[in-house]
Amino acid sequence: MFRKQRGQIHSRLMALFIVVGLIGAFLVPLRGNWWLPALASEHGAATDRLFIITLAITATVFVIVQLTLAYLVWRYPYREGRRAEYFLESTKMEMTWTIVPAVIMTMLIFSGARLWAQIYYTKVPDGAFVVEVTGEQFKWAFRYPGKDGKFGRTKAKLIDDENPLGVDPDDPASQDDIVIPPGQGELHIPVHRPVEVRLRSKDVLHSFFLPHMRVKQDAVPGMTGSIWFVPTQTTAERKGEIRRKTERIYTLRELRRLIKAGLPFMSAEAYKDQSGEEVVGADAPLLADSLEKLQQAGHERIKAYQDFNFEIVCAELCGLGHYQMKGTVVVAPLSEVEEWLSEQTPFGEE
Ligand SMILES: [Cu+2]
Repeated sequence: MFRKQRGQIHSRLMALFIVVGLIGAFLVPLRGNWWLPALASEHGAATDRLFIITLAITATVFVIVQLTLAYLVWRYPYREGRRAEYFLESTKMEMTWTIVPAVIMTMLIFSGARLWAQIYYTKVPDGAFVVEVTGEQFKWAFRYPGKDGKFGRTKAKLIDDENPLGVDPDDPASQDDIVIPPGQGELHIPVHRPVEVRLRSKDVLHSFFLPHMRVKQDAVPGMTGSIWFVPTQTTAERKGEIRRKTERIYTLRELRRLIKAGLPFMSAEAYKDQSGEEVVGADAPLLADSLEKLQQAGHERIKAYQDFNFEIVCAELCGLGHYQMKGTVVVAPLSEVEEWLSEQTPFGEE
């Protein structure tokens, strides 16, 4: 009698554990900010669709399997003298559970392979905007080919502090190249134009990842990789969108929590202290110490909004500083990018 009761308690607890775990598996990602960031490239619509189809199929199977398991555990607890029934073979069942998953998997793999080919095996369109991105522990460097549209030769021997990419000064094509040294600038690219990124690495494997544009490609030492995509939104447009959604009055406590969670916030208005001196300017970033000053000046409620920048992240665990290997991408109309380029000093004049 006692053993029978214990078997029943165990089976109920196990079934409960499975159901709670199942709910948790959905609740945790849905409550946190874990979903894909809003899309900002052309090809990304297709990868997102495939991602959602794959997730829908696998999540459905996952739920069915877990619920069936929970039901069977709950329905058939240990009972003295009862033996599990089994049979050796059932061609019909085995065919079903082999063929159905095989067909679904094949469909998913073929649509994935087709999409992969569309992204990776199509020629870079003529007239694409070309930029070279070089990864090193733990920074990104950028190089633009300049007016001639050609990158100058590079040599590993020439790499030093002055010439971090080892560009060969004897190559005429290198004279007008524009080099943005590692960690010292932003990647500027045009919107609504094909952008080709040539990828290199100076030391170990890195992975060039633009989460908003659904672009991810390894940078391999000794090789020049290539990936192209079409950005569909400028940084200014996305900044405006986020500002419209988030601009309101915040308490200092709210802002402290949000900034601590890593979200960049800007002050919408200028705030002064009693003597009339400005503590925080309008459209200035709100940092931990600016919140401190606002509190001392007696401002409890601040009109603020969330700031935004497209990011480059390294998606390859490339060493101890991997987490800080980030960069900023500025997407703008081509004319603005060209204007910015014309303001930079070419390699030959440095
Ligand atoms: Cu890296």
